[in-house]
Amino acid sequence: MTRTPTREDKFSFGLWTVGWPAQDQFGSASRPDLDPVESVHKLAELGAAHVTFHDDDVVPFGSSDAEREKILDRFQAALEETGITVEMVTTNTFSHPIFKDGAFTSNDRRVRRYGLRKVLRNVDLAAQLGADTFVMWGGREGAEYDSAKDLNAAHDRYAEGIDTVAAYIKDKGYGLRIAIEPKPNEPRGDILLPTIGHALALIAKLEHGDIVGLNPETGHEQMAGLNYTQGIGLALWAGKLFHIDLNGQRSIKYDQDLVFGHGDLFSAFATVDLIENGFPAGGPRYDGPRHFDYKPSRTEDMDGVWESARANMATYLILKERAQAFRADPEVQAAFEESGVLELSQPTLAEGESLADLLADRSAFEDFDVDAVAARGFGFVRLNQLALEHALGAR
Ligand code: GLT
Ligand code: MN
Ligand code: MN
Repeated sequence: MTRTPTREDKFSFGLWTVGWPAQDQFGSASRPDLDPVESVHKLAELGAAHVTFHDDDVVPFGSSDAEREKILDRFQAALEETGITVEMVTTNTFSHPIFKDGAFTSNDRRVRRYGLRKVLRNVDLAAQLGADTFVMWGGREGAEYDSAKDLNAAHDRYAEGIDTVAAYIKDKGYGLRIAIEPKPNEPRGDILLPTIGHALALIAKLEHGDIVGLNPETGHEQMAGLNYTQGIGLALWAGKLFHIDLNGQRSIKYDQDLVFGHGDLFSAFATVDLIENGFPAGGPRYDGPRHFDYKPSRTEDMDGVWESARANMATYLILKERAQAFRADPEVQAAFEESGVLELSQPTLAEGESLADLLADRSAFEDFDVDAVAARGFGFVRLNQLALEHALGAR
């Protein structure tokens, strides 16, 4: 059965995804360049609600002001015609050789100042187009060699760069929030802010951290052997899940950017379950766009590109159905109960109980039957099998 997406599903695509002509380290492009205006029309036809882009995806690097204006007018006309909106904008601070050692953290101060100007100019464009989120993926912020960076200064400069942009957003009264996108490596040997946790640590030190959060990508966490769902769970808990990049990755290797669900499918089920159904006992929810950041494989022609765009949305909708059935199943709810999943939301100290009360509670320690309680089974395997059977549509 084919699931047909609608605008209410809030599906969103980067123009650099379907527009990737598939050049890689080992070979030249296998597909023609795609006109962003055509992508907007095609994505609208397929049922997407939004697009996102880097400045250079729409306005080629080095365009004159007059050319820029003409291109943007034509692009905006396509948005109006289709009803597609721009929900997120990001800056290319990685393609041009000027950024070979990064933008905000380049050892060359002139490059840092230039990078900041490029980003600030793009913030104006993002605001003009009505975007909510401004993503910062620092793919070139990092090093191949430990001796190449003063790490204290690098984190200072990274924080300075982000704070400067955040202060500008506030100063201008723009309705934008910054979302940092972590990635462990590639293109740099090691990238600064490699994981969700690293990024949260930096955000906590910012002056304007209130408008800075995260844009975690499925494959980027999985490249580091980490659990994506657990990562976005932490970001949600911290009130910092501003945006998501969904895609597929098969284990720890180069960034595959596969179609969502074409990597670790069972993990994708857990991701959709969290996004669509929230935490089992309630809590903060993600309500933003379901944004796909994938690359149509180099083997595909243009039909294959659109087929892969469709596949992201269809897979998401199938998993959404499955996840809803999972939560609605009384057997699953009973299994949640039995395995203590719902008990975890109970505070460990009772309401009004002091630390002294806990220390005086002999039943919690002195008289506690450790062996009896340790003998308890949690039934997680059964719960997981229920999840698997729902994910496979076998229930
Ligand atoms: C780049 C990267 C992505 C980021 C994009 C935002 S660009 O393709 O691989 O993960 O989301 O800058
Ligand atoms: Mn990626
Ligand atoms: Mn991404």
